[in-house]
Amino acid sequence: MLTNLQINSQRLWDSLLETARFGGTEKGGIRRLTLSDEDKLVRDWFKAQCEVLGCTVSIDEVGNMFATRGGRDNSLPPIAMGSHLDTQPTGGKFDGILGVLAALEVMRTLHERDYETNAPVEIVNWTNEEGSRFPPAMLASGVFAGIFPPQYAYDRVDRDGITFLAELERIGYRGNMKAGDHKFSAMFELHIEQGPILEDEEKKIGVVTGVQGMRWYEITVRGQDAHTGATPMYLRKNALLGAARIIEAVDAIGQKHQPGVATVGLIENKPNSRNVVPGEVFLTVDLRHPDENALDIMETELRTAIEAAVPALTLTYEERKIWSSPAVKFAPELIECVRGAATKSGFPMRDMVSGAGHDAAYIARVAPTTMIFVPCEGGLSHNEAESTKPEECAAGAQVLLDAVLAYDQSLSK
Ligand code: HGY
Ligand code: MN
Ligand code: MN
Repeated sequence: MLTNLQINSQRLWDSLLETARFGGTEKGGIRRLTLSDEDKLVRDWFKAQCEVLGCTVSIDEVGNMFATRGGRDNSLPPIAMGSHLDTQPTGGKFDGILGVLAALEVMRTLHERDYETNAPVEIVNWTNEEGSRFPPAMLASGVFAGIFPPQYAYDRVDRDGITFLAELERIGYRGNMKAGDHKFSAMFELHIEQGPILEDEEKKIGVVTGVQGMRWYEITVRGQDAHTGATPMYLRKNALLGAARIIEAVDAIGQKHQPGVATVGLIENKPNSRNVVPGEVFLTVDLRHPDENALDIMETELRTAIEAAVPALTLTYEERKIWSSPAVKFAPELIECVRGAATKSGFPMRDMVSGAGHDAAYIARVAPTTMIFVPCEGGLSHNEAESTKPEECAAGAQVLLDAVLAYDQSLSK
């Protein structure tokens, strides 16, 4: 039985603009790092909005937030709609928060129409999806899914040596609920695509069938600080030159293994003084590919390239893999709910695998999970200019509503 419930596009857009003030930057982007003061502000706002709807809001031991609305049969595990409220340092207004606010719009619609679902429905804010401040990414959804113990999350430190736990307690979001203590009937995540395909093909909805594999590495290259004027070229141990060789090699591996990608995104050069030959460089490598075997080859080529380049410059190095999230396929029955929902509204759609990582990749290990994508302008994301249109957000929220209700109805048979 299809319902005729319609989300309120303006209300969703207003909430997106209202929350953009939490960490808003001069360039119109968002800096709302995990467990920062800005993260607390948006969490407090979100909690209050859910409580107005009569939801009970619970917090788990790593700060994941769950806003629950009961259904006819509360013995059924909730159907979750989740994403994240944290952003990159120069993030945009939609990455993550669109999924949480679209879920809030679904909840608002159910509430104002007094629609009773079979199963409870729940909005989830996953702590530290980005992994920018506290690597790795998808950390707290990983704890929920049993990938990481809570202590591993607590021990993560940012580049200033501040721990995840200290910040979680400082902003008052260390809950006493055990992470993963309750199951989901399903989880749906709405997100901007963060790439150009939907816009290029003029499709409104991405029916996401999975997420590609991802691996993160940390490398420290060591040489010797020296005077840039008095040290002959042939006597230098220039760690930054070693890092440059690695950066070139990483890009070549990405070019060779497309559609895989390979990136050095973070580099810290020490002492970073214009008249000192750099003696130490810290850099990160991000490798991704839809196929795990290809990722294995890329990893081998990375290690071979480092070993060939760095010692030859009389440098030493340490390299370690700090994170690996294998390629994931989503639940066919939920993918069908998304397809049916997009068809109901007449939205052109296409299947796709997510290039970006998402909490759904981990939740798929413990519950039927899938994602819905909407286009973003120029496919741009992790950029302050990230943008999309009210009608794209509304289409995604409407599909989220209809997909969740379709799945809910399937539970009652
Ligand atoms: O890295 C990712 O793909 C995600 O945006 N955190
Ligand atoms: Mn995201
Ligand atoms: Mn992101």
